[in-house]
Amino acid sequence: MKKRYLIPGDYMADPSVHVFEGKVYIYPSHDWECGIPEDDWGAHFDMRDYHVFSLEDVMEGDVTDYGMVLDKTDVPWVKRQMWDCDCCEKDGKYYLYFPAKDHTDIFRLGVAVSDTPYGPFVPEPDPIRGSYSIDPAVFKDDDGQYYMYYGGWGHCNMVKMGSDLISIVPFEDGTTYKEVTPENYIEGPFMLKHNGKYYFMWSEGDWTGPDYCVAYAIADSPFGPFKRVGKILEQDTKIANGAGHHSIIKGPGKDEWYIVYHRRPLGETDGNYRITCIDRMYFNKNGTIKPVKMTSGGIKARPLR
Ligand code: FUB
Repeated sequence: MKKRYLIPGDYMADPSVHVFEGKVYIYPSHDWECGIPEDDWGAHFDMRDYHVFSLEDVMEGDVTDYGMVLDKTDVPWVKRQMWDCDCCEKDGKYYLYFPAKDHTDIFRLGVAVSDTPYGPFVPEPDPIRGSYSIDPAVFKDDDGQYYMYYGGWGHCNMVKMGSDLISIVPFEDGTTYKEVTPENYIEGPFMLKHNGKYYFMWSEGDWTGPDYCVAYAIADSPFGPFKRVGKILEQDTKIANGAGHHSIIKGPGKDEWYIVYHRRPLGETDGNYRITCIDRMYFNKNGTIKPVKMTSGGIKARPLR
């Protein structure tokens, strides 16, 4: 089976996709073979940096690789394992949120700031207060308020971001962290607003296994409750397995959506081996989401403008 990449290079996973300044930007995590059996998770592998890629159109190929934009040696509190990241923009500044293990081997969330979507990103000196987990996903609501969802190992929290997008502030009820975990949630949260409804999505299953997948809930508020509706992305035994940890962008058409995710080529036995792909995502007339049809040949190029 031919391998199909949206961005070049092996071991590019957990893609966070955004349209900034009229281009598609992708922020993946990056497995890196370090050759040292460092711990019980990543024998021989580490994630020690982030790369940024851009595409002129929603398509495969013609990718600009901006190279490494943040390395673990840039961040004093980071020891290793810089996992899934996300980026957002406010007032011309770009904020890269990332998890990493600190020097006590506990996952924390950090933030780094840049004047461009493609870095370099300058890290804040300390992790975000109270953040002990992985997989940050930032969502801007229509009123301009930013929230961050995050969490792995079956728990998902959300926090309200301060206007500096670095601090977190209490919700109206005085609490700072809200647990919003839906049924079957494992990791990889993502929020999308569509026709006034909040579509909360997440990955289920073991990311090293074949049946890793994406499910979703529909809610009337960003705080939930997030009642699971069903799966939208899962393995196709004719194309690839381990499909999950996604994000979504809108295309130029009225209701045109693209899902960017990682998957493992058929026959690949290395659980760390994940490649980033793109496919179309469609809403049904009743507002539910059609199961995504994975393609092996890629999608047709589509100019963003
Ligand atoms: O890539 C490292 C971890 O694998 C991510 O943070 C998880 O969500 C899983 O995809």
